[in-house]
Amino acid sequence: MYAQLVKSEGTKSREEMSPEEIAFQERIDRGEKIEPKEWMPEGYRKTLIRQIGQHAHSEIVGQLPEGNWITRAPTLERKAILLAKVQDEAGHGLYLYSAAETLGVSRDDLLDKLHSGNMKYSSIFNYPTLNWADIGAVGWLVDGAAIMNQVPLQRTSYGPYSRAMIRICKEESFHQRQGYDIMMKMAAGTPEQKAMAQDAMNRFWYPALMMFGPSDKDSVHSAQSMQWKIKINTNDELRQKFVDQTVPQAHYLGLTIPDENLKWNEETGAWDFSEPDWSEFFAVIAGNGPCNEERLGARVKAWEDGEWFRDGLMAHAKKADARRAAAKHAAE
Ligand code: FAQ
Repeated sequence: MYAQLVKSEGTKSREEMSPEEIAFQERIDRGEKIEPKEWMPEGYRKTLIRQIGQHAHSEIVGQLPEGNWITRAPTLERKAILLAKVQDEAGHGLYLYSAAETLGVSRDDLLDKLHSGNMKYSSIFNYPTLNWADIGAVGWLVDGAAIMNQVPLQRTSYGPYSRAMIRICKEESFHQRQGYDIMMKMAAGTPEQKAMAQDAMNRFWYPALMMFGPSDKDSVHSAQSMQWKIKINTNDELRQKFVDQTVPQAHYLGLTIPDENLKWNEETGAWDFSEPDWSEFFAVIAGNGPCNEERLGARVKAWEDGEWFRDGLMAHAKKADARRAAAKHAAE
């Protein structure tokens, strides 16, 4: 069915699977959820830790471009809404780190890998938010792309990830609407405001398309992840759905999608569009995007600034443990 997908390294045919692996695959094929203490292939566990961990990192790094605008939101109402949204992203990070921890990895270890550049976070957050219209574009396009990717993940095969996604998707749809609402105001505003909305659209369109990952022919993990139902759709399928959903929304706003090749295709019943510049995508995920250094620097600083607090909590926990042990000893 997915002839265009590259074979993921380590993907096994049925003949190559052990009896446990066959039984596991049959559970997946029946649509059963896999729960934390149950047997799973090591590759399944590692893939989940990678994907859920990177997803969690994306949520907390994703707070930075918008957090930057909380103090400069144009009205009290916009400020309250943005504050709530940015706090939601922290909550999403926490559910996802907790889901990853059920696979036997510690949160400290995941954060260490983020800080040392050994785990990724979404490419999109390495682009700057230059003005208020960018906050509209982030909500509309970035959260819109995130939802398109995450709604199917509610049906992912790993129980804790799937349940985290259900809650996250509810909140993401509010985020997308708040972004579109900002864009509606800007696009219907003064000529300067409309120009800001168009400029934000021009800068965020292709980075939003990149959020779905490389094209299927370069997606090294898709084939295996789809066999295990960790992923439900290919990167290109979701990108196409996102374009089809977003083009009419842009037209309603009176904004132009920055793609000369954008054209309705009667035959496929979908929009033809230009691929993003993949060399830019690979440069960004290799650490060379416009804001990679700033974003990672902010996360590392937050981690280091919080060290005294974590140390204090640990010292308190150790003292409390020692007191409990002494009281128990005295009672014996
Ligand atoms: N950015 O073989 P594939 C959000 C990497 S949440 C960076 O296709 P896969 C909420 C990929 O990791 C946004 N790296 O990989 C919010 C792999 O490298 P690795 C995050 C990317 O995993 C909104 C390599 O390229 N959402 O925005 C990207 O099968 C507003 C090969 O790629 C999720 O994480 C990328 N865009 O498919 C927060 C959703 N794309 O790991 C604040 C869950 C690919 O071997 C404000 N994740 N790479 O070193 C997924 O669905 C998948 O992991 C994909 C990638 C689709 C992202």
